[in-house]
Amino acid sequence: MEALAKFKKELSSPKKIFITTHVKPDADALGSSLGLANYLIKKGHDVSVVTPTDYPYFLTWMKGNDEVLDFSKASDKPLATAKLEEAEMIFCLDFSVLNRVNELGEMIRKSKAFVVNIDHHQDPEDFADFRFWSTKAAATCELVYELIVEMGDKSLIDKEIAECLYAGIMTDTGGFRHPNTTKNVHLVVAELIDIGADSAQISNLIYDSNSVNRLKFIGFAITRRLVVREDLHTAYFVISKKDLKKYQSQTGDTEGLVNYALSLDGIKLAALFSEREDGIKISFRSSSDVAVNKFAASYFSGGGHKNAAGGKSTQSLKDTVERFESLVTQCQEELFHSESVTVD
Ligand SMILES: [Mn+2]
Repeated sequence: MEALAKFKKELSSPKKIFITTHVKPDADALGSSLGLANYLIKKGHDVSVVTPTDYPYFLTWMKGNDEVLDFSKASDKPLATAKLEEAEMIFCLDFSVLNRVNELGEMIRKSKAFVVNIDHHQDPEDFADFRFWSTKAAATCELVYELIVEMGDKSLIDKEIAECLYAGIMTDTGGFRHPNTTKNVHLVVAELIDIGADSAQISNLIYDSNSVNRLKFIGFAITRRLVVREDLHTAYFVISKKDLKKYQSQTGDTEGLVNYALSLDGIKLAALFSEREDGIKISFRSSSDVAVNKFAASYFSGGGHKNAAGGKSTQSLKDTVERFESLVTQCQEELFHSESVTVD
């Protein structure tokens, strides 16, 4: 309670505020950042939102998008750096370890500003002065909603803020299908709809805005790049740099692809390996009875949630996939039959 009181006191006078979120922001990352930014602006603060990298085109409809600075863009970097240096408060949203924001991480660590961490990932690093954190929350957007209510400011949530928050909750629950879709999720979302979030319109903006190239890429990946190992309850995609180039892949184009592998009958573990400029990026998904975050953390320098995690590898694409297959073979007992994996 003491930390919350201190946090409230910090916000009781106008502040210069810097909000950031993890690399390659998804709807929860950007929605929580912009939902919070729009609220803090209404409270009279001077707010900047800076992302460590670019993000998918299907998120650019959110209010405040045009003012977002991309730290990886040479033209935005000087202003973003100045905003961080002058900030009195820094909000870190939808990530719990500072290496999730690249170069910004060390700058935040060194900053004298009051640092706030709002997040729902496992094992948070101790870098914040105030942490509003719960792994029970399905999305950081759910926590931002709760924090605004906690501040006694529910009446300040308008249609645009509700839309940002709705988007993050919708996508982090896989369209209200994942095991994290709790009663509270439905209650929060009901409030957001009441305030004016249009559920059909938001799902249309996010899920039904494919380019022809993206749809063809998904078709290609399912036809040519899907490996199914029924004996291991596992299916995965292997996407090379060449594949991404051929389909003129944009940021966000591989998002959701891994779910097709998990949708197969009998498959409990799904992965997507994609070859990027800086190494192999890995997404893991699992059915509700399989914990994939520990596996990602132990073997692929990653982590995340029980049923959705990420990782990376500096080996070649081929070697990474071979290593993955042999690890799944070795860890079968632990992954698919253990009773002790029910961490949330
Ligand atoms: Mn999230």
